[in-house]
Amino acid sequence: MILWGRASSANVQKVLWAMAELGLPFEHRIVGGKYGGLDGPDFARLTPVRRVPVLQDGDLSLWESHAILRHLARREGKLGRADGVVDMWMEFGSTTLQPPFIAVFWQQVRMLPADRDERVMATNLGALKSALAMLEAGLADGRAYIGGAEFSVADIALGSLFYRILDLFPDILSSTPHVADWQARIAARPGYQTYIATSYDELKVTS
Ligand SMILES: N[C@@H](CCC(=O)N[C@@H](CS)C(=O)NCC(=O)O)C(=O)O
Repeated sequence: MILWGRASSANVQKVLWAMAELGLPFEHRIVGGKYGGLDGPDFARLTPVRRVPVLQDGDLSLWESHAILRHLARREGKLGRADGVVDMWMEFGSTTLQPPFIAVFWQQVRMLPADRDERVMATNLGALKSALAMLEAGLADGRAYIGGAEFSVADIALGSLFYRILDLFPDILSSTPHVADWQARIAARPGYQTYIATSYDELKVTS
């Protein structure tokens, strides 16, 4: 398999973590961001959206990080049950948790202070906290992982955001103890340590 995408991308990090969980060998081609490579015809043949990650598995070329996670889980018969619970929480990640996180990350990291918008920041930080309260309610029955007793691609899809969330807002999980416990559990995994708990300095806009 060939994975296309810079390791500083949160969406690429999900796939890197899944590959580590599954112990799959792959070639990693670093494209996107400061590395470029998304505009050429070769990359366009892989994906119409010209974004990373892209996973080539034989003749199959897949984009959208959550579709890639599901593909890997199905392919290997691991990382999640074949029912709707895992899917449901992955959709929640795409629609409810990740958008406000991306917005606050851009405000805090990818924009100069002079360009930031306090109202955008406040609205999205509020939405992020609401999403965390929803996740807290989902984990309140004491389940170890998002889909239940088993670690799954839903833990990867959502969990991959938390290193950056906590780096920016260290106290944000103080009123969501189940989320805090779950985050500590997944953060102990080698794939998280290697691919998620990493510097995002290359994304910081400083001038
Ligand atoms: N919904 C897509 C989002 C893909 C996306 O927006 N990727 C970003 C990086 S996180 C990208 O390719 N940005 C352009 C670049 O890196 O140059 C997914 O989950 O894969």
